Amino acid sequence: MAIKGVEELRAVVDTAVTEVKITDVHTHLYAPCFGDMLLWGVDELLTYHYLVAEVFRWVDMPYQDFWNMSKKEQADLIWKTLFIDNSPYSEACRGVLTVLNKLGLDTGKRDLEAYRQYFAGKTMEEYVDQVFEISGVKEAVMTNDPFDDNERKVWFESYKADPRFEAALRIDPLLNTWDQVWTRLKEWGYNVEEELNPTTLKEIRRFLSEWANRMQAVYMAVSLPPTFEVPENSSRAVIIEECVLPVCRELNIPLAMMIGVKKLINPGLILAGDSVGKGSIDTVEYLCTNYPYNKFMVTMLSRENQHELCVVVRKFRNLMVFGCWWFLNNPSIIDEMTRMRFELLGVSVIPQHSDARVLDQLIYKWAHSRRIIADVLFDKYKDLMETGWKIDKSDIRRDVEKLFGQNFWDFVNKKL
Ligand code: FIX
Ligand code: ZN
Repeated sequence: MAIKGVEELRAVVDTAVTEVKITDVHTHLYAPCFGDMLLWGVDELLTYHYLVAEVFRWVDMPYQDFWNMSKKEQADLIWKTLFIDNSPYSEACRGVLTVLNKLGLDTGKRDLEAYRQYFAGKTMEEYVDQVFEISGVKEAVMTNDPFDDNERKVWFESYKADPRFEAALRIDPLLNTWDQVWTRLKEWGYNVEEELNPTTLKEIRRFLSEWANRMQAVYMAVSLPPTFEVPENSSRAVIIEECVLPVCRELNIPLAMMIGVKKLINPGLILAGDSVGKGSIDTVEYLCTNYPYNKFMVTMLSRENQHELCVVVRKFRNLMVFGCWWFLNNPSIIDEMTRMRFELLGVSVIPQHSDARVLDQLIYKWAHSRRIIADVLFDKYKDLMETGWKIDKSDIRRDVEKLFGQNFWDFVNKKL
């Protein structure tokens, strides 16, 4: 039955977007078997690196003094500085309050101790259930780094699959610091040298294949600097073309490239010390053109890359754009990017991922983005209705299912 007017349209769009169960294609969360690697609770929310960067807008203490504080002391300082002494309307601060509110806590009381008490009575396992229920996320893709000692131990000794958590093989150290990590592959039994000779390349392919299979990785991923280029006379470019892409093709999994991060421009801030730079869209074009049987998921960190990325996505069926990454994950820019993508690419996009590092963040990152994406969808359907096009509830539910998960799975399973 066609939707009659804009009031009904608004209600149908809001219901569809509110009810859709989400596949979150990129997070830093971990399944419960990874134990303390999964961060959760109000002190982890308050010490999220986004808020660390913001607290140092006000606080003049030496960075190391902050890092020497306990997690609780850091959270107390951030709470006082960003929430009590200043209004918490930045997106990262607002997010903390959205989480507390959705948990049924009274943010009007501004009572951090009370919020801590709420979490004190919870186990991680029951809280994972609760957060997935409230956030409407049905599965989250992890970021799994075989070069992380804690993580590697779990994969070899205690990994226990949880259908709500999918794995992605993260290969930044291999691609961005080969000269520092080749010896680790050697220690692990791979017959490699620093020189990328045929034997070394073959062994890197074996390393990638073994880990992708061990993890049942749904894609391989890497974050890359603005200067990232292929082709290039660099170990990164050679390993991508000679190892990563052949293994991804053999396993029929995408390579996710997250382009534009300038690592540690302020090292004292540690995770909060990264910045952004405009990347090369030429490299994305080169890879999609020269590797038509590989699949590429791409997100770029610079706002200035967004339009050209949308145009290039129009040209290649082996390219999928995803998310409003990191410094772009703010209402004003999510709105701008989503409108641009819907106008250039229609339904064939993955409009958002959470990048959540703290479990609770699934609640706010998706609550905030659902509303924005619903607003843009409403405008687009309204434009259609004004042409005389008849829209059905089933059309909207179909599109929303694709945007919030099916496009991802169809792309992961697509055989080129
Ligand atoms: O490379 C990445 O996966 C980035 O998302 C992270 O390094 C970054 O710290 C982050 O969490 C941004 O939201
Ligand atoms: Zn990330």
